[in-house]
Amino acid sequence: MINLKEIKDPSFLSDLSIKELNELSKEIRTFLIESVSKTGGHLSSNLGVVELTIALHKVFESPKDKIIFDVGHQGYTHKILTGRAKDFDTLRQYKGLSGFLKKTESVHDIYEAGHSSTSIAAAAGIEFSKKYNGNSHKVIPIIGDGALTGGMAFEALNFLGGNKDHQPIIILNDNEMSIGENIGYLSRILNNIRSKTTYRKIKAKTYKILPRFLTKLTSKVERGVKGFFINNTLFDELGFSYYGPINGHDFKELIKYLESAKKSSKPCVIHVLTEKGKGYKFSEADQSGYWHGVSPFSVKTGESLSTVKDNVHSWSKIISEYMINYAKEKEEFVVVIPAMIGGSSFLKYKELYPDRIIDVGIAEQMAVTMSSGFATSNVDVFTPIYSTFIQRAYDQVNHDVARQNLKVVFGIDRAGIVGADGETHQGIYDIPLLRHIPNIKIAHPRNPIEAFKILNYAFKVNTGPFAIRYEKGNIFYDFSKGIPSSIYQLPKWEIMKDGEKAVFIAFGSILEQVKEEVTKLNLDVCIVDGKFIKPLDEEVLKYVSEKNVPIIIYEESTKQGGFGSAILEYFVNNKLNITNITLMGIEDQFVNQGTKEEILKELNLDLASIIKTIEKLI
Ligand SMILES: Cc1ncc(C[n+]2csc(CCOP(=O)(O)OP(=O)(O)O)c2C)c(N)n1
Repeated sequence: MINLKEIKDPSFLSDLSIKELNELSKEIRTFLIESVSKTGGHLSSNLGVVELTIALHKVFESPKDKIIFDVGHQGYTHKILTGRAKDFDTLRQYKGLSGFLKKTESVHDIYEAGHSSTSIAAAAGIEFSKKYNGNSHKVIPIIGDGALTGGMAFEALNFLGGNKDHQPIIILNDNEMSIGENIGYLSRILNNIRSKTTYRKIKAKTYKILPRFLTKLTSKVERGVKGFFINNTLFDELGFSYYGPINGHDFKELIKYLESAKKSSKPCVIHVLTEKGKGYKFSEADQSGYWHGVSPFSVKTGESLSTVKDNVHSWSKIISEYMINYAKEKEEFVVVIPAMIGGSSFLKYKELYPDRIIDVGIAEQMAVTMSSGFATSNVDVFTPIYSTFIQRAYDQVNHDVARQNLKVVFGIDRAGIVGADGETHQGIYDIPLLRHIPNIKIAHPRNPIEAFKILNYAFKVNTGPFAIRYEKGNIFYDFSKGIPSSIYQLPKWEIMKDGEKAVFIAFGSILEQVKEEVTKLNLDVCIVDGKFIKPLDEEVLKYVSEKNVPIIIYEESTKQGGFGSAILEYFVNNKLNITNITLMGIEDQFVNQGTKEEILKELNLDLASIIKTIEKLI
């Protein structure tokens, strides 16, 4: 038995036999299940690539050879083999081991990600840099069948195919799933290739029963059969040597094909079949994607250890319930969603309206432009995209939707601090990204009723592009009360509590907490719900500026070009009399992982910091 916590680097793998490699895989799986059950994390993607990652580190010499994991959420075995098993109890925790690859953690993490479909393009750059740095290393991007649905992956394949001087070895990790079900014609092509593997199984059996001279003959026939069945895949046509599909849990097969690819003089694709969630009965049976990313759970029962109180729901659920209601009301309504049906809580909607939800895969740009097509055809459309992923579709929102003033309602999910996923996933850039785009309105409700009123306005009154932001995290709402369908929230702010010593302007769920604390402490502060980030409420701004008292503007988002900037621009442009303004928001930095509470505290954006700031100013 190998003590995983004593592994320093992957060099020990070269001495291990197939039997020992299999034992190591078993040990790693047990470790991953135990460990992720305590910290939470991307379980099933990691259980699927244990053998593949070991084989890669056995055949290639990291970090000289460049192993690049697409997204990076499946890098746990890589972390173990590169000396980080001892840190797994801090996985995804504040100041702990990242859930993705991180250059500061290891020299073996040569490229970082978090967003999908970047690995082949990055590999192209690393491959082409050899011309300048004289390196002779191999470049090996590992991309999942889900990540392959992202446009950038195709752009990179298109660029690299047939290139004689450059030989990246692309590993297609095909587990037939994205987070949940994979979609599109590409996944059908892969299915088709998979179904043709039957000849391999026949081959294996034939080899066992035939005498040697006949085996040789069969092998000749088999080459013909292979040519007939497996060649001319999409990848051959794109100019790659295609190997596979091979069994991603069989070391002999993995090592054999990786060694051949190492010698190839053409760029190649090795198509590896893996089982997502392998080795844990609950994750093996998962179809919906529940085990893709999990919170702490009981290993024995598979049950989550988080307890949710009655009538407490995720914000995503609040919004998706509204959409179920709206779909009931309006026939000409669809949801267009890029690969996050589970994450954005649209599984129930999909069950009720399977024909009125379109998953386009990991293709945010496509989702936005397709939505513009629906809007052009007078079909109402809701397009939920995580704040961090809308970064991918800036031009589509600007050029395809807003410029044509089309009625697309964007759901900016996970807006604000997201916690354990860290730097790559924080929802803190969408405000500056969207707010300068003409025609668009941006809102952020502080509670579910406000959200429903805002959505009624967005769908039933407003005629142009609209973005509603909502947070990661839970909120109380009793659905037995129904969802109001006719009260609108016009683009106006609300003075939640008036006061004369200072003004506090913010949006989102923090407002209720601030109001409660300020009332408790008897502070004479005016609290404004700036629920519309765009357009600003000029009337309220004039009113509060006339108070001639300090104004605090708070946003759980980057300060640069944000809500506070917008208000400052307004004050300056209108020469309003303001004595003293304090902007509370995120400085010019990326924000690391941790719980939301830990991060807000570190950034001086938690409730205590707000109250301290107010008290200092009044
Ligand atoms: C641009 C972008 N959109 C969405 C996501 C969310 N996401 C993370 S992993 C994943 C599925 C990846 O599927 P696949 O590549 O097949 O890897 P697997 O987890 O199945 O091994 C998705 C949609 C993301 N990381 N980046």
